[in-house]
Amino acid sequence: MEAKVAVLMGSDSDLPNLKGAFDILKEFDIPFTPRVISAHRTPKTASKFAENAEINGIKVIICAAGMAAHLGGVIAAHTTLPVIGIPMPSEPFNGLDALLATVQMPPGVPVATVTAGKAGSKNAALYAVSILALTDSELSSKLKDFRIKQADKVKQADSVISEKI
Ligand code: RP5
Repeated sequence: MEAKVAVLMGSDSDLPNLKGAFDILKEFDIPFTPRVISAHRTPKTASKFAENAEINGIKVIICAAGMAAHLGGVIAAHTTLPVIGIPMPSEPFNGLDALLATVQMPPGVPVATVTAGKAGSKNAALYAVSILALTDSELSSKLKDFRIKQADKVKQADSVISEKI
């Protein structure tokens, strides 16, 4: 099946932080393509990928990058598809550098930025699901069910918390 979501990472060293994104996309049966594409090490591949993404059927592009983290911005510069940026944690600033680099896009070319690392990866995928659900009622129902199950887990934790303390 043709991929609807592309998950780009600046380096394969980002992979351990992206499991949550892949798990969510699998859970919602979203066909996706994972790629290692670097804005500075493989800049031509990055621009070419972004330029062709729409014609290749991609609806949302997720970009995970660390340090100077310009992958999201470079990809967004070459496409009007929605781009979601995930700042990757790394030494010595633990992702704050990547967060600022990703979120601080100058006006005109947005990158929707989620929190750094593993939590951000999960949220990036859920946000991609939300975008796709705008035109897919079955997916929208699945997303609503997901929220209900998530709330049920909190209610369950609430019901037993006093026994644990
Ligand atoms: C970024 O530089 C990557 O996204 C990664 O987070 C960071 C370090 O890359 P490696 O030196 O581990 O390949 O481009």
